[in-house]
Amino acid sequence: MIAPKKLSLSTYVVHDHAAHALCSVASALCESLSLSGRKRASSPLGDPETKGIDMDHKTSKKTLTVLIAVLIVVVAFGAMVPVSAQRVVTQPLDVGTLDPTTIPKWVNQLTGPPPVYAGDSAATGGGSITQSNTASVNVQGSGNAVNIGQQNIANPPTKYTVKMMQFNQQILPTGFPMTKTWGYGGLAKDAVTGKSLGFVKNSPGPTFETKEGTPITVKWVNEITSPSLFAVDPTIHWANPKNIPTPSPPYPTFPPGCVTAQSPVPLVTHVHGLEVQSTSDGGPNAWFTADGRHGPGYSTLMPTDKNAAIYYYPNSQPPTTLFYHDHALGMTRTNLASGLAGFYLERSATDKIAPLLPSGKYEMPLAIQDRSFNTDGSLAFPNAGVNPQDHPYWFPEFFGNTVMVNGKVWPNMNVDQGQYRFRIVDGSNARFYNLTLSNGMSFTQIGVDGGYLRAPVTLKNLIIAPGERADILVDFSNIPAGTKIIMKNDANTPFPGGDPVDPNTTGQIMQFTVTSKLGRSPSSLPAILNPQLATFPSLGTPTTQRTKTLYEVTNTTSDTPMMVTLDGQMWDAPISETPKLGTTEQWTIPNLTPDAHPIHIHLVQWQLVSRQTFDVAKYTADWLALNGKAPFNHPTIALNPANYLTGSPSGPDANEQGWKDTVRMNPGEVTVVKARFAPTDGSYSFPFNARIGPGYVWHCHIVDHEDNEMMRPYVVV
Ligand SMILES: [Cu+2]
Repeated sequence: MIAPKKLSLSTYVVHDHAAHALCSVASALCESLSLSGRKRASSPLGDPETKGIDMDHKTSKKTLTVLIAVLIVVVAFGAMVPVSAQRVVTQPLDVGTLDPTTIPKWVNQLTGPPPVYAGDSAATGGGSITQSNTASVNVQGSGNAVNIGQQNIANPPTKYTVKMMQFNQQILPTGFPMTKTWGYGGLAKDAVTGKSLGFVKNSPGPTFETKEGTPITVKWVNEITSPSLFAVDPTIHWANPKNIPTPSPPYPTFPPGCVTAQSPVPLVTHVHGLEVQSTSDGGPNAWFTADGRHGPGYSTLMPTDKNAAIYYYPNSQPPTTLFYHDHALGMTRTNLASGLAGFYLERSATDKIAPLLPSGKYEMPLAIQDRSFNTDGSLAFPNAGVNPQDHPYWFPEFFGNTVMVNGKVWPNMNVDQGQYRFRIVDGSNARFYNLTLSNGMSFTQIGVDGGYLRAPVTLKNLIIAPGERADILVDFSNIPAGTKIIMKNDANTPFPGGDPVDPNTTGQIMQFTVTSKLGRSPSSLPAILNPQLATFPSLGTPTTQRTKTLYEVTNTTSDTPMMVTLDGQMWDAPISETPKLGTTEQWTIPNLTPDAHPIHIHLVQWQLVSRQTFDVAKYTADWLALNGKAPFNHPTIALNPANYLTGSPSGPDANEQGWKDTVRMNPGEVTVVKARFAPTDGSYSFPFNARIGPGYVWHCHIVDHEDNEMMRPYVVV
């Protein structure tokens, strides 16, 4: 199990003062030298920029002697204090000193869609430019360097510069302190009026408005010069910008944690769901820091500032709702929880459905994210591991005790009497939502991760997992003015079998207040929204079949999770998924864990074929007998689940009959997905070379899992 069921999900480790003193000394030691030879650099080849190592070893021997002497004294003192100093307690609220029931709801207001990036200057596009990055980058995990060469590509008419920054934002209602957060900033305009707003920084960041067939470039700039807001865990595979050796116990509590790991902060932006060359995909090893260190997968379209990378987005896929967020190795959970996310919308001039849909102020992206706070307004995050001997700071799943929509906790939105289009993303670390409207009204889902659904679907509830998007229409036309409708949630944490939500806090998302203003009348929609998917699944017979399990590795002594894996393999094991460009593959994925995982693949979109229950215990025993103890140090021997299936297969839900880059894989079930390693528009190959660059990844979008092994590299060959 992912969350330690023996304990509550809201369990964390508390240290008393003696333990804290010990950890502070250990922190100093952790700073001054490597405590262990267990080196786990992010790249087998290492980062060419290793200035950090020299700095870390500069502590003099004298200082070291003093530190060790102090440590001995503290340990002796600690022995007099009961060693139960480190104890596990259960709290009614998971983390954070601000009681969520004291935060007034519906005081925050959502007054319109988030601002939209404006682009740097007047159009400069036309002709072609040469992708001039001829530096070698490493294929993820393989240690093999490839030269990405030169390519001529269309010169984009619009170029953007977007900065990753730290700032204060009023996330809690007025009257509460502001919150130190991370977000994205750039020149922006009002999404409805187009009026220039100058430089806008926000969390979530402004929205990209893009058009199919019109590429853009974005210069992503890391301006985060302060340390990570939350504890970085250097015992997991992580970006490790200073290339420090993995520390050993005793681990200092956070704060300060392992100070060497807290700064500089590696960042890299991935546009989730975008068809893009891997040199611009923003994969986990492509990070860069504010002081100019680069990950082994770093790449930039053309030379730029050391704290930046320029990415090229072709916008070649059908119109849909994408989002961008940080993806740095082993730090995605802390970087995302710190605020690094935003919307990326792609539209198309040939889209026949869009004119039938609400637009302008009636089209509203909604980013749903859970957060916890301290009384000083700061963000709270679980900074102590459930399995501290293995991972002192990694917490298996973060569940906040408040819900934030578009960067505001429990907001209200005044709506006209008419139809709205809400493009929803679950931008939470780990929380699934089962959304309903408090008046019981139904709504219509028209789109999903990769575009329009096969057909519109009328729903009364919507399950959405981290990383998934849902494009829905809600009609307030016949709702009397003054009516207040609450968007509610009742998804257990972890999903689906965990603890129930608190109906007074995480059971509520946002409120709609219907005004007397007349809005937009709904248009009737065609029976088939997406003719390409008229029969679903529409992908042909696969040329390759793969079986890949979801498996959690547990510390058998503490019965707490150590890591979560894909197929029993760790992140840095040799690449095992090498789909051929243009071919169709079917992946059969038995989930051996007790929780659902939203599994996400870069570059392509899946079609969900089926789900079927199976004998998990028997399959797990046989699979482990075949392979040995996980994680494996050899390629996984696949076990066909065919002989373990029970019940009968069920097809995708009506609102899953579309292109899915993120698929909910339920516990106790084998999920079958198909992908064509080619564009979703049906053409043979991408308008870029998908075979070159650092490669792609597939991973769990519970980002706390992704950070601790539930991610694997893959390359298109
Ligand atoms: Cu997961």
